[in-house]
Amino acid sequence: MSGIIDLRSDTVTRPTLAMRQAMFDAELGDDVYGEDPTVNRLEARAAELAGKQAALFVPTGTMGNTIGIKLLTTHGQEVICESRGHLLNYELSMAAWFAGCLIRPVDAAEGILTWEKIEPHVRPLGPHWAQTGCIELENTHNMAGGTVYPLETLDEICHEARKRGIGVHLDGARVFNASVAQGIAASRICRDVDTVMFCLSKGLAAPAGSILAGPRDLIERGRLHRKRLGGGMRQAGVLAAAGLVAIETMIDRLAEDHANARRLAGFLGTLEGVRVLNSQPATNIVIFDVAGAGKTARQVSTALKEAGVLMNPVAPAVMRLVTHCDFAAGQAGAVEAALERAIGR
Ligand code: TLP
Repeated sequence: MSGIIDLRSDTVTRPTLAMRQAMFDAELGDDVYGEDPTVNRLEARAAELAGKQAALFVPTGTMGNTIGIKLLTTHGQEVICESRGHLLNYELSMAAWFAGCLIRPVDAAEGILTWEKIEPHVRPLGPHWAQTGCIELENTHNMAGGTVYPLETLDEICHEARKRGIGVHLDGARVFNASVAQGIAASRICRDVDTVMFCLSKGLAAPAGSILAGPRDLIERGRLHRKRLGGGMRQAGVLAAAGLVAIETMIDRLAEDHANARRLAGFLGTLEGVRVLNSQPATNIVIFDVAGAGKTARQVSTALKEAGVLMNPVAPAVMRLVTHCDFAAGQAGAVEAALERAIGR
């Protein structure tokens, strides 16, 4: 859509020229037989980046999370998850549908759980209680505004969970945004979690695909679950080729998206009646409330659209904007002007 500035999500990013070329050139085979050399290369490289023994290429982040939860739980258990988590709110109850687990939501400021917050919700098996099967963490946390887990918080949760035999799955859809923001390797961030899912198709701009990484035996079982879920993709090397370019060329530049998000958050903070939930965004997501301007999020979204700028409402008065590689710093002025007109009284 030329002329339109699309800040609805980083999922809207299109593959780069280098990705399209790599897709064209990709060496292919049948991945259900394990014979697609490009998928195999992507899985090996992704495992290395996550610091895990093995990795599985899955079509979507939702499938990666679904399989991750399935691997760490048994039917009838509970999964601890932050209340605004993607797993709980945006994945069609897959944890219930596929893994047979109930999500136990825990509120946390900025979406960042701590062991102190988690511990009271950990349940042993009892006459009335379903046992806690695993803890799911989201880093960065989408709906809290791309917030990042402090390393020590993450490490402590994993340490305490392990002592109790409870698995930890990381929804790292945007873990490379966390890595760039903190200047810490993704493999270090993921060191103590059992399984991690990360997306190639968000800020890294691949057309589709995510990775589930973890111990070899779990990932081999995960491969069977992927087939069950309809994710046996045959000559998936056309997609994996783009994924390889994504992880080799698109990570470091995420810092630009973070700078653009900071600029737009700063501008929003100057508009009367707007409350920015994360006024100093750590990564590429800004969440803001327009109630004080006497507007609904739907009204603001519609007015912005008329000005050629797309942003999604995420609650009746709350909106989200997400910066990404198809948005250039040079377009920020146009977005600010559109915001001023759409929100101004
Ligand atoms: N997030 C999408 C929407 O579903 C909300 C977006 O626009 O941000 N984990 C996290 C933290 C995510 O943000 C998403 C997608 C997923 C998992 C699921 O990935 P996909 O869409 O590939 O299934």
